[in-house]
Amino acid sequence: MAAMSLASPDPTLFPFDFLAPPPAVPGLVQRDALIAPEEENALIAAIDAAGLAPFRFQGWLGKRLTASFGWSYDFDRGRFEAAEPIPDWLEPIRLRAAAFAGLAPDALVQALLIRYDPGAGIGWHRDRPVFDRVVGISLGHPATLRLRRRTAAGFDRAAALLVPRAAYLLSGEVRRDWEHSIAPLAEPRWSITFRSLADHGLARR
Ligand SMILES: O=C(O)CCC(=O)C(=O)O
Repeated sequence: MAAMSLASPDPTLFPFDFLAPPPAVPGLVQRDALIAPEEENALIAAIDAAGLAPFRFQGWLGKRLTASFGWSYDFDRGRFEAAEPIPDWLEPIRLRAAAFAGLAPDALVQALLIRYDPGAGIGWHRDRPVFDRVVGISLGHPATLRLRRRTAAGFDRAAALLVPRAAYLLSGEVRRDWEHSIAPLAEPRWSITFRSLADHGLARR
């Protein structure tokens, strides 16, 4: 897949303030203000109107509501499938997410929208190996991304604050060796997750 240099980012892609906290784990990169404050409510409304449905896992219904575009992974049937195309309203966000991740925009083949109502979270997991890089964008209330890696003695643990309108990238060690989760939230949060395919992606689903 085509890589794009981040050495001289297009300043029109990131017109907002930029803070880069130190990484909690190698491969985790965060940046503030991928989304402008005046964009946030419209994005939340667009996510709410995107046909969200409860996350399904082997017959079990989760509290978080999701919609996938481009590709989706059906956890009920264990199948990776083509989904509706990524909608036009997400394109400007995909452009910024791709620049942040050092990828060409069309490398981000999947967009996953999630709404976490109070009481919803996401359990410990590693994203499916069919995917490579993961860019997450947070809207609404802040949350903590919990990270853990199994060791002989138990777990190494780390955490990253997910502030609204900011983005995080998972690649390398944090993507390969660590699991992540978000504890059930007291206030609503929305996220947009873009993913690229692993090199073996479509061959080994
Ligand atoms: O909402 C988020 O930022 C996390 C989403 C996530 O971990 C996932 O969909 O695998």
